[in-house]
Amino acid sequence: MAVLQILEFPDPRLRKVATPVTDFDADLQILIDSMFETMYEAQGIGLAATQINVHKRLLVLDVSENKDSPQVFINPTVEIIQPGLSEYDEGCLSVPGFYETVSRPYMIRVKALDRMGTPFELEADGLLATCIQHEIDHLDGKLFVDYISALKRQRIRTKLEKEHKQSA
Ligand code: GNR
Ligand code: NI
Repeated sequence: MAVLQILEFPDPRLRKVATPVTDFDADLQILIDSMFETMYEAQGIGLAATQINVHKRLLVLDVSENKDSPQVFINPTVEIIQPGLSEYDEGCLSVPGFYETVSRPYMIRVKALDRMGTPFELEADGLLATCIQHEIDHLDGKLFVDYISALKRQRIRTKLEKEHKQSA
């Protein structure tokens, strides 16, 4: 297992659209374990493969209090099952240090494959629903900053670019 490097906005690789996972092989199991290690080490509640520069439709998350409920979603699809929206102050490991309020559908049904390739379904609301949608956005090359004003997004870009230059 390994802690992997997380790409940061405005890295253009975060804009790639991921392709479906087809092989449920040993390499995939190692990748999933490394994603969990990376997510827990960064103290995130979710991580999409895109964020570690792997452009496959795969995400991991753990929204539990005690960090003891790892969940894997492979080739996930989402249906909205209630019309309402909920607002969350979202953050992102790829946009470190910034939090902005985002509205998303409140109640969703997710269909996905588990790490062995077995299909499952679940209904999600609250933080879990928000996190799943945030991660699937990553797989489609989208970031939460795409939902805020262009002015705020530009400010975040400038600050992060400055930080990246200083640490380079
Ligand atoms: O750690 C994370 N926290 C978070 C908080 C509110 C809404 C979404 C998230 S996901 C984020 C981890 C991350 O960047 N996943 O892509
Ligand atoms: Ni994110």
